[in-house]
Amino acid sequence: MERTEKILAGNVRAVSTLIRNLEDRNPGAKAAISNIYPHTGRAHVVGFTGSPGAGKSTLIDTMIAVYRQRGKTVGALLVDPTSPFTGGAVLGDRVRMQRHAGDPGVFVRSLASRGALGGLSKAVGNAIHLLDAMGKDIIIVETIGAGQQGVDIINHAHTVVVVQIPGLGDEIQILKAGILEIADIFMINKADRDGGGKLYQELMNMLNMVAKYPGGWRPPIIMADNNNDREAFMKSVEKLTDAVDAHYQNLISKDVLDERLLRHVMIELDETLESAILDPIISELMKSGELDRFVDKILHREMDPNTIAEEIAGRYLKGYDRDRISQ
Ligand SMILES: Nc1nc2c(ncn2[C@@H]2O[C@H](COP(=O)(O)OP(=O)(O)OP(=O)(O)O)[C@@H](O)[C@H]2O)c(=O)[nH]1
Ligand SMILES: [Mg+2]
Repeated sequence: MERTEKILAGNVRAVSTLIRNLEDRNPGAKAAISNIYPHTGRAHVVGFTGSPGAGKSTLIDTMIAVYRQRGKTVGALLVDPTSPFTGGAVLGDRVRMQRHAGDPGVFVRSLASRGALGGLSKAVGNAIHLLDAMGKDIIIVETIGAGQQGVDIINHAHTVVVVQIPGLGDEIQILKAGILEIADIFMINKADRDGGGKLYQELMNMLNMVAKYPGGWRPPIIMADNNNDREAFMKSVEKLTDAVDAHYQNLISKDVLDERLLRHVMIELDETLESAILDPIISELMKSGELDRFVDKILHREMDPNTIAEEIAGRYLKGYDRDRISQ
């Protein structure tokens, strides 16, 4: 069987290999994505974000079980932005989701940026396409909520769940100002900790200040039950799952889905175009040793980055009137 057919048939090995190739930025992976692309666009992509250790993986693990009970197939991607430059696996263990390992309706992978800075967002986008093509109904993506770490979940997900926990001092976490732009649903987790009520009130106050929500969707705030009481916890994750489904229905019925999809496509095109243009240029400059010389000049304040960028762009964009284009 051809690789594309294997992926469309849900072959786990073919998908895993391709995900690894995407992480490694193996050029052959691009062709595979082109082949499967016409078969994508079906899945509902749900993003989970929140501080490290907020309990995202635990919630996702339970949500997978809820969706399986409801007859849906699920793919999950756990995104680890740790680069080899910052070192260490800051996001802890991924073993928690092992219980789904024998279930063919579930596919879980972690995704890291291996060997190169940047590019993780593109790898996440492509991995989502893959799980979509392999036929998963729901794709859950976990990222930590620090924005700057490279993957803005809003650029990939239809529905974003922001997980908050009490007791971190400054109650509302993750970029206070930006939080409303990304959250479709708030989950207050770790019910066994003090301060859940206060956090709920703060979030309510913040939501009350918003004059108008796109599509009329006001993000609900869901309280998790105590994680030690498996049954109660499961019930609260069922509520969360209902909210996730309701949000998707709202996107569809209020015509706001197109807006999100347009945003996803624009960003993906932007990232892809950037690397299609830059990667060969950078690699040529590296090979010729010129990149080192330019860097040296900047370090010694002999030239500034703008002038050098202009000079390089000038060589490759000869046919274009760049002043006119940039206006
Ligand atoms: N007290 C308490 N601990 C919890 C709860 N849920 C999860 N934990 C614990 O919190 C730790 C982090 O949980 P994870 O589910 O890995 O959290 P995460 O947000 O995925 O963490 P990272 O991926 O490392 O950012 C683990 O030791 C969990 O057992 C909860 O409701 N209450
Ligand atoms: Mg996690």
